[in-house]
Amino acid sequence: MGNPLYDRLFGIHAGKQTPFLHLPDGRKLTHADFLDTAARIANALTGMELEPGDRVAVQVEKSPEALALYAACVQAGLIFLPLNTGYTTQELSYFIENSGATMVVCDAAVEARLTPLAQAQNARLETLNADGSGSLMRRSLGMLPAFEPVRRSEDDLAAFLYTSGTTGRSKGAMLTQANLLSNAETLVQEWRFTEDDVLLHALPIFHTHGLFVATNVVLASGGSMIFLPRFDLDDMLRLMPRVTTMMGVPTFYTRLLSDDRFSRDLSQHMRLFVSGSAPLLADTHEQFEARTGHRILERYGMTETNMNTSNPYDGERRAGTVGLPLPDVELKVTDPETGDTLPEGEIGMIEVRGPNVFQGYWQMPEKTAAELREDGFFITGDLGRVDADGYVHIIGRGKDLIISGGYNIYPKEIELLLDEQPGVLESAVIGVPHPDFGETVVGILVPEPGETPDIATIESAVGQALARFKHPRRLILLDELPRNTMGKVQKNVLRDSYKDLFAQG
Ligand code: MCA
Ligand code: AMP
Repeated sequence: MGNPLYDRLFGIHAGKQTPFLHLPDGRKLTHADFLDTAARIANALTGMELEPGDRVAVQVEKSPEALALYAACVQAGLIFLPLNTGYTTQELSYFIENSGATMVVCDAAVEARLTPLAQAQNARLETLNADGSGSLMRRSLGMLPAFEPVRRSEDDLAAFLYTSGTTGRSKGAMLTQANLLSNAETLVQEWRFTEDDVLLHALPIFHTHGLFVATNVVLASGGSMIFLPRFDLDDMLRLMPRVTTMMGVPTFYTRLLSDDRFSRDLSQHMRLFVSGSAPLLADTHEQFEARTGHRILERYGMTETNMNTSNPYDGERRAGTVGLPLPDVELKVTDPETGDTLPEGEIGMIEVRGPNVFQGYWQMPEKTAAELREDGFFITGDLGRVDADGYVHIIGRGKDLIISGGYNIYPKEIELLLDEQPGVLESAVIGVPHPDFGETVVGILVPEPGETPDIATIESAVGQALARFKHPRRLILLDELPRNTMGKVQKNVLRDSYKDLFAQG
């Protein structure tokens, strides 16, 4: 039985002296170097009495060691739980408690703040810093660079990724080895990745896109990546001549296009540009082709499902669509009220089923039942249609969600906080178009009678509670919210009123 995820992503590279990670400072790590580090960490983790199935909550900066920690967890049968580096202590406290993590790994800079949270949970706390230092690595250095992978089956859980919801409470999506492996191997085939590929990796590694798409595809194909700590336009332009492929959110593409140095010459040798996590405007697609001659390949996925659809590598990459269902992924469009399948071409709820679909939300059977049907179809919350050639068009969202620069923001979470603020009667949070982030957050506040809420105080409370990317970029006072005859807030009316707030020019 072995450990399929470890064997097929990592184990296949044992002893290979070919590069895996190229770092911006010129350092290179071979596959063998990387696996040695991972094995040492796996020994350190099991030495601290972590057992297979335990959750390891990880909020650390992107580094080769952070990636090795992922490999170590897979090898040791631990459930890897990566967390956005922007999350505040308050946000982290929920994830640590809800997941029942037995280990928390964080940057030394936040150790003092997180220690009480870990203690409350009886979890151990270790540090791992951006430069690879910290207590976890100190322990690991004394360990052997070999570790016999813990036996696991494809049905065993490999990762939890938290995803917020329309009720404001985050849910831990449980992903098995098979979920991750099937998707990685499919994408290698579909996107023709080989060991000759070098990927420009500037995405964070705490989300599906940077970890389970970009990294797993490189691992499964035996290629390498230039591993940047974050997106930096100058670095991207400087390093593009050295790579064959790039994956990014639409903001990566609009930022590249905003710079005249990004030219046909600079990108001519590239094999593939992939976009996802948020809608790529047809306009961006067209501008990109006009500038570079390349058609961006857009695909569609979710935390709960990894990737569902992709435009074809060889066939037509159709702007404004997310392409065709991936092999083994079934996709249907249903009536949101009845769940009945709609005729071809009609707009409805997108549902997907396949080996990529998660197992449910950790300890939330009702929420799981509401979104994951007994027959295995997952109700995505995205509205779309399938055209006569089978291409999937995402038309809108049935869920109240804002996607800013590829990060998902659920208005409810922010509204609950705004509603509690002094002088605020109620609030509505909406997404409006933004030239850089695609969409950005705006909060509408209705004051209590006779009150004038203090915006600076509210901003400070938001800053304490929520990650920076969730902060409303504008708070607006309004006498009342527009409502329909049923009393429901008409967010579409608000979105329309404020659609030009961040318009360019
Ligand atoms: C940073 N800030 C943001 C965002 N990122 N605010 C809103 N939305 C964001 N996405 C804040 C910064 O803290 C900063 O705050 C200010 O905005 C401007 O920062 P800037 O330097 O412009 O930002 P950046 O560091 O360059 O980051 C922008 C980014 C980054 C490169 C677009 O957000 C990013 O890498 N996004 C990718 C997210 C991703 O991987 N999503 C995949 C999720 P201040 O003004 O206080 O300094 S997985 C997924 O969605 C599914 C499964 C899928 O299909 O892939
Ligand atoms: P997440 O919660 O990070 O898993 O985000 C998943 C959501 O991102 C999906 O349900 C879609 O709404 C959105 N999404 C991902 N890829 C695309 C895409 N290519 N076009 C439009 N929306 C996308």
